[in-house]
Amino acid sequence: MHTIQNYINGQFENPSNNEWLDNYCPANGEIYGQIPNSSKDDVERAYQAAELAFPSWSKTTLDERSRILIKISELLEANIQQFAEAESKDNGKPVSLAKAIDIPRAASNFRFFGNAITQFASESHESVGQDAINYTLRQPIGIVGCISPWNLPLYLFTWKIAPAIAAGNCVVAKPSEITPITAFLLGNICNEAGLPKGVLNIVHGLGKITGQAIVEHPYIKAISFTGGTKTGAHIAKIAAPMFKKLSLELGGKNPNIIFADCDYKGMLETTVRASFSNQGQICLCGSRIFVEASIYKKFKTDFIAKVNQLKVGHPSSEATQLGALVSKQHLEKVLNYIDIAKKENGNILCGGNQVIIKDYEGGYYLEPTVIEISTNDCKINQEEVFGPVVTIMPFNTENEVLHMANAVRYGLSATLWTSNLKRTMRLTNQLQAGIIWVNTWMLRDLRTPFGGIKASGVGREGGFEALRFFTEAKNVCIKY
Ligand code: TXE
Repeated sequence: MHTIQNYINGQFENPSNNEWLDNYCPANGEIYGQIPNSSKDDVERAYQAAELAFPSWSKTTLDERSRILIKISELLEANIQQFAEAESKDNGKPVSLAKAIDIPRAASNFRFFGNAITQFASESHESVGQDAINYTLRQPIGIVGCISPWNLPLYLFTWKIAPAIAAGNCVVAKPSEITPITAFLLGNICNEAGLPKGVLNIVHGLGKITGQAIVEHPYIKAISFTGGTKTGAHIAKIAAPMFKKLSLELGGKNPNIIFADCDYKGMLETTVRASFSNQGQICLCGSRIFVEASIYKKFKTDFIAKVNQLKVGHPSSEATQLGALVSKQHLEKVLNYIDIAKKENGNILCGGNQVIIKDYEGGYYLEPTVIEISTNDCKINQEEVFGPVVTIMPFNTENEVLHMANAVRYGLSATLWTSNLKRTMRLTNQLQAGIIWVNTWMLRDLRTPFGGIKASGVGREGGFEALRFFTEAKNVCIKY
């Protein structure tokens, strides 16, 4: 059993109310630790520490900030095994996945923004004929709040924190109460890297108490949030009348559109990955698969054959491709969606059942599930399931599939498989999504803007977009 503590002012401390929450291991369903059930008072303490640190941190040279961020990145890399195992135990994802994706990406986030801040420049405009020059100051906002979810715990936590502190802000952050461990471990790394105390403060606890206290805090001036669409709407309601800057990365229900003229082998392999990576718990997963009618039958046979080969198992086994879902509650939600699909006359082509793993009977395992549907507007094809469940359906024309792809409340990402350039240009222009992949999936370049439209959120993170979000632009006009 471990005990997680809050990280405030560079030190670890218990919650002031001494209340605790259970930390579950999804691989066996057992309680394996305790985490603070922090109150408003702890958030206030974190805020005070951040406020104290801000005057000095915001004036720290870019070189120095960059050096510290890169040091954090190196320390994460040096401790990759410990972090990957901790992430896997907390989240249920295979250790191999945490080692290949989550922890390297968390390290990249610090390295990337450590470098990016040294290249971040603002503009000046000479007002010709008016004897004046304007220049833009990009100043840190002050104290900002970062709230992250459980699906890619350290990966998404650091995606927010790294640009926030690189830009000179001090942070009050809350990881998901379901997966707190790697954020807890990050505190030691920050101390070791020489991050001044109070620059980053991590408060653990429930969304509706600890998270809400961050959002409601009168002097936390910006909120960067990744999580469910419903929570995002709730946060926006609180933050809007307080005029806070908001970046909301919310859910997705992303189309994966497959034309007959695509590179079939590459498409098939990538589509399996886009459907079931991280047990389908990635907001970018292509959960709605549309296949051109002429190859639909072949695709169906080949795809199901590949999905049936996927190995569901304990996260620490090297052979495991799908680990456990994150929580009992989430497993029940996903199973409930499979039931809904059945009632809607969805045809379960494979999967659909919970998996019991010997010696880990209490774990939250589920078969990768493929459901054939006949209408675009059924619930299973419209609502975010966020598990190892995809739908498939044929289409006949480009216009028909474009219409179906867009007829959903979300607009995070879309994937397109075709070798026709004109079609690529037509569709990428018209697909309603913030991110479009053509003949690939999840190929990430951290310089690119990242975010969604419609119910998938507002604002963009990534590259200079994130540094713009975490700074205020101030125009200075000098008449000479
Ligand atoms: O997320 P929540 P949940 C989707 C997915 C999932 C659904 C619900 O469909 O099934 O959302 O998941 C904090 N004020 N995604 O309920 O609650 C919370 O503590 C401030 C998509 O687990 O949105 C956690 O740190 N904060 C998503 C974070 O918000 C609050 C990834 C996210 O949790 C809060 C995860 C409040 N009132 C789920 N209430 C993606 N876009 O990748 C909760 N939180």
